Amino acid sequence: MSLPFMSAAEAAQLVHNGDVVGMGGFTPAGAPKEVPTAIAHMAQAMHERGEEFKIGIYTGASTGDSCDGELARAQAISFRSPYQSSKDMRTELNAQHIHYFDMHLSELAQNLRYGFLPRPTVAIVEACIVNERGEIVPTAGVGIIPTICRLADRIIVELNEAMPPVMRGIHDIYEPADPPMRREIPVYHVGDRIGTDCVRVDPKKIVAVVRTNRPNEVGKFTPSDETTEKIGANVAQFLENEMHAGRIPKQFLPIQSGVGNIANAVLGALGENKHIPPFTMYTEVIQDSVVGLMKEGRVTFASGCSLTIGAELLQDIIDHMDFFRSRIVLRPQEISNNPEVARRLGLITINTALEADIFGNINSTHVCGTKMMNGIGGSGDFTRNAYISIFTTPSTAKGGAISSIVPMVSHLDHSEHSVKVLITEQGIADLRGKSPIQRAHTIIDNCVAPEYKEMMRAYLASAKTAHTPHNLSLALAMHEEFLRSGDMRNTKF
Ligand code: 0RQ
Repeated sequence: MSLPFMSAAEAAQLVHNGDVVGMGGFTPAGAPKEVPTAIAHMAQAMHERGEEFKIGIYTGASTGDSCDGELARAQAISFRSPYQSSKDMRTELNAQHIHYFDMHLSELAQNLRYGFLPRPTVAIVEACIVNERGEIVPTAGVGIIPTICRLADRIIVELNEAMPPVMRGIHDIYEPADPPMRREIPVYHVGDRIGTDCVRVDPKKIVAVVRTNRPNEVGKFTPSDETTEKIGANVAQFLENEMHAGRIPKQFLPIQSGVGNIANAVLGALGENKHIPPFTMYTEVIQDSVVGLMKEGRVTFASGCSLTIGAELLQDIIDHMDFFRSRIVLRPQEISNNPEVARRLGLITINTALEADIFGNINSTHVCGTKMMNGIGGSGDFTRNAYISIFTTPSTAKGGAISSIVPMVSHLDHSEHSVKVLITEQGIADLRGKSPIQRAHTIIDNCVAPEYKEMMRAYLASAKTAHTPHNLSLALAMHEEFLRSGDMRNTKF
């Protein structure tokens, strides 16, 4: 049997109106690019002819513009899960043109297997190797590849020549059994390999192989500024203190860190703090800063779901594969984000909040309670199961017009029960063992921006005394003020 090589436009024809498509890759490393764009063009042409074309889409996490952006602009999507970060996708789903369900990334694959969600009929995956035996070796991101390939009737492979076969061996592909047969995931150390180096599928299901040569669509980081550097230094200081106090073992614990500029700066600061010993990572996204820290010996091993790094850095890894293959493993998100493993390994988790409230509840997803930003991603998988869960955020957004700390979050993603520490550039609020009113004072004193401190105290003074003091008619007054005048500083309590 020879592989069915064809163009992206021909492969797109194999995807039909009403199909449910699972895409490989993760944030957006290793996500398919040319076939999704070709599907978008096909959809546009069909819409112009008055024909219907919409598909449901699952991904690992966010994809690049050639996938989420093109398909959203082509109005080709009926539903979408579990995470996105595309401006055009965001516009479409906030207009309710796309039904988006935001879910914990670790849960998606099992929910597909359990039949809780519509079954993917098509899988589109990027590979550095595909062969007649049905071996598919992913590239820089894994995501939900094993599950969508097993469940789908048709598999379309983008064979990306920019991702050479030497990447084989960096992945560890493992799907757990479903209850009641599931046992523990046998990852006892971050570097344990428990599966295979490729995804094995029935070769008859591979209906198209499209040759591509495209870099990952990973955005550039804005260089760290005073605020992100201060947040990073505060996180490093907190962890150093915990270690000296004997609450983190001397050999340290694996770090999970979210995605974005703040997360990158935090990792940089951890790397620079020489009181913190060389450490490992059990995380979902391996970002730019990790690679540098690995070369310096500050990070000794990183387990993740994707190499979300710029093209030059990825090339550096490819050129030095012998070095990196023994220090990096890429797993399906069901394993990289597995709650059972996170709890057992004792992860120190560091994620970014959109807003926090004075009681320690976190909103990671909704601007002013209504507009979806990206999704919860893996932050819930890790926060709830952490050894110590930390949330970071700049104390203000939009030039100070928004306080990231408010009396009551306008949407709840992580509750006070899961959030142990809140850190801004202003300082550190350790919430462990504190009652709601003690948490409120700790957060106001340590984390709130100076121009909002008195406002927050005035809110507390107006609140009804109870276990958790609130003034329900004013709890969201700062959000309402922002929507009215564009500046929370105008709020009167
Ligand atoms: O807006 O882009 O217009 O400047 O939100 O904020 O401070 O640059 O921070 O890039 O790290 O994103 C929570 C969205 C933070 C992200 C979130 C505005 C702000 C700016 C971005 P501009 P920053 P980041 C691992 C774990 C959920 C998933 C997760 C996220 C923009 O970290 O998606 O943690 N997390 N996954 O101005 C209105 C507020 C705001 C605000 C900031 N209170 N109200 N706008 N902004 N605070 C990754 C995965 O799971 C894949």
